[in-house]
Amino acid sequence: MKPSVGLIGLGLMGRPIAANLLKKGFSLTVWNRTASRAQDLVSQGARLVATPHEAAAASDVLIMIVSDPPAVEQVLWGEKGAFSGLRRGSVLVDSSTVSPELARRSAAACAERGIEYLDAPVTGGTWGAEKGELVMMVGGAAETLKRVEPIFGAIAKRWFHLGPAGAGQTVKLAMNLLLALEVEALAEALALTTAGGVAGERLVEVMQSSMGRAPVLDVKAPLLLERKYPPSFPLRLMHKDLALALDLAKQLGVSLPAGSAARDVYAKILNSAREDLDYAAIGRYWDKAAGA
Ligand code: NA7
Repeated sequence: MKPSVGLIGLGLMGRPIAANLLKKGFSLTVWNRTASRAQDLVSQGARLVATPHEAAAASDVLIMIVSDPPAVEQVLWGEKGAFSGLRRGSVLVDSSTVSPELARRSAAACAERGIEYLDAPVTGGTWGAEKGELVMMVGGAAETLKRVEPIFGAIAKRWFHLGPAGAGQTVKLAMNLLLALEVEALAEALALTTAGGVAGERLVEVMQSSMGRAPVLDVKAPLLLERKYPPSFPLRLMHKDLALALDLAKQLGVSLPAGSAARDVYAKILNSAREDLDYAAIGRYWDKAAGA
């Protein structure tokens, strides 16, 4: 029999993940701080409950995908939080991107109550979530991962077991550091090209035939060229991940000079933005510098 699944967090990522779980025939209980976001899912068969506690109590496997560490703490340990509802023998999967330290703390709290825990942040953006083709970075026990693989198969094309609790978050933060720098570097290179009197499209054309080609740049280059930035992976979340990566680096005594400079540029654009933007909006830094 299929395990009953709970999902907490119906944001840009959570909603398509939930839709894929329903499509694959899982019985799904959902909770979201803003309940109205669950409407479409309820019409597709999800059961909406009033508290994180109820979502946990109804589930063999509870997945969380909320914004940041304070959101995870609130959902788990706040009033009517999920932690108190989790049953012995159930599995908690945290797919939010948070610090490895919070992942280890959550894992330890779960272990004390006979609950299994995995950190399993994802990459692939809304595009990957909609297609059920996310990539998951997993920390925790191999046997726990085995238990949830049928569920992961409904939402992801691949998952990597990277070590004990926290290892998934460590790799996720390193991944997003890399992606943030790649897109920032593309925006810098475009600024240099256009300032030199050559259309940005020509740089992208050459890049597509070179070693510099990268799938993330394929996706973000058109946004930068058109200066349109609908959020697929929001700037506010990329900025949060850079801050988490830099915190981790500080704890570990690793210097990240380029990451640190990129964080400042992302922060500048984030602070001046009035709407929710994709992180490719880093390109606005040079529009402003050019007085555009
Ligand atoms: P979104 O679209 O910003 O969605 C964030 C979700 O987190 C959404 O369901 C929020 O509820 C929820 N949230 C945020 N703060 C809280 C608090 N304090 N309590 C409860 N729920 C909260 O993000 P994405 O879906 O793109 O990304 C989710 C994670 O995956 C994130 O860690 C990324 O870095 C990767 P709301 O609907 O606003 O009431």
